[in-house]
Amino acid sequence: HSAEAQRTDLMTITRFVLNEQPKHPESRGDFTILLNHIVLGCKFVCSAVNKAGLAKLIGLAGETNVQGEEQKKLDVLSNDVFIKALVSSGRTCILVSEEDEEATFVDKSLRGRYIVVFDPLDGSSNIDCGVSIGTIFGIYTVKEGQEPTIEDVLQPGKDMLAAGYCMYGSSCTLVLSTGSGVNGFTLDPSLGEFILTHPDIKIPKKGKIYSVNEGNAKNWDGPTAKYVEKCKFPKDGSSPKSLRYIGSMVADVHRTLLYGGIFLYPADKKSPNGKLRVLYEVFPMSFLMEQAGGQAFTGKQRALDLVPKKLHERSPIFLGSYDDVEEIKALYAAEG
Ligand code: AHM
Ligand code: MG
Repeated sequence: HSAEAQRTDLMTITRFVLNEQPKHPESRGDFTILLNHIVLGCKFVCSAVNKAGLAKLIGLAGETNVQGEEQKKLDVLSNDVFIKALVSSGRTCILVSEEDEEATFVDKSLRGRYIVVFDPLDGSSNIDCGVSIGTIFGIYTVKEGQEPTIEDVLQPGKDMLAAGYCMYGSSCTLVLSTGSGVNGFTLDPSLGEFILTHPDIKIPKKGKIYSVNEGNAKNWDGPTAKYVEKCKFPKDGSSPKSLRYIGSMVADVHRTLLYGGIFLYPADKKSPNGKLRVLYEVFPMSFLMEQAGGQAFTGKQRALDLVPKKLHERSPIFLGSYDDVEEIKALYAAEG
């Protein structure tokens, strides 16, 4: 590819997914339509997040506007936009959002084959200081001709058809896997299109960074404590790892994916199941990690083998570079 070709031959996310279609002979363009609606939600949230700092001035989410009306908070607003975009796609049957206690069952007239689990705006406590936040999503299908039930959502992560996230950072980046590798797309604001910028992302086999909320160390279990100690005081002559923790899962996982290393949200005495939610945080990120050549482990098993019993179930999670996750697995195995 010459530089000129790169500038004129734009691989949009829609074109990319359409190109992948021959790999899925059963598909009839429904996935492309669904993805387009997810992309619309991401573009909306991106534009709202970019204006968040101006909220006081122009009356955005969570602030009182010039008419004195209380505006919706950004996470509530994002949720409304995603729910409406997904329902109106005509391709979904069940939606599970972090924001809603109950699942949304789509009316028969608009029903399709896909289940979407999502966190519309993860890390929203970071909005007010301008730190990167994101949307996380996973997609399952229901068997055709069957009435969708909640059981269809409580499937192991390995049965996901696709997963991804969109990070609202210094640029807006959408990372997607449909089960054959991981690709990253960056929003070109002047075109309003996501363009392929990170083809076939592979996570380094071993990393130099660990990422965890060390403020919880007092309550960690043995293997987690031992692992982090090893990161700081390695006994094999290697250099200590660097610590990076943003506190925004999408941003911490995105860095881990690109630079390598490990992200941990372990169990602790106060939260025996950790903090992160299985369906729309742990599963999509674990799916992406495995697709990029890394691993994801719960402290007991491969994360994608977990079968959730409840919509908003939580699980400890250790994910990242293959070799780094091997080490934590060994520590848990040794503990028995
Ligand atoms: P949220 O869904 O309430 O936004 O919380 C999820 C966030 C993740 O983005 C991040 O990994 C984690 O909470 C950080 O938690 P902590 O502040 O306990 O380190
Ligand atoms: Mg969340």
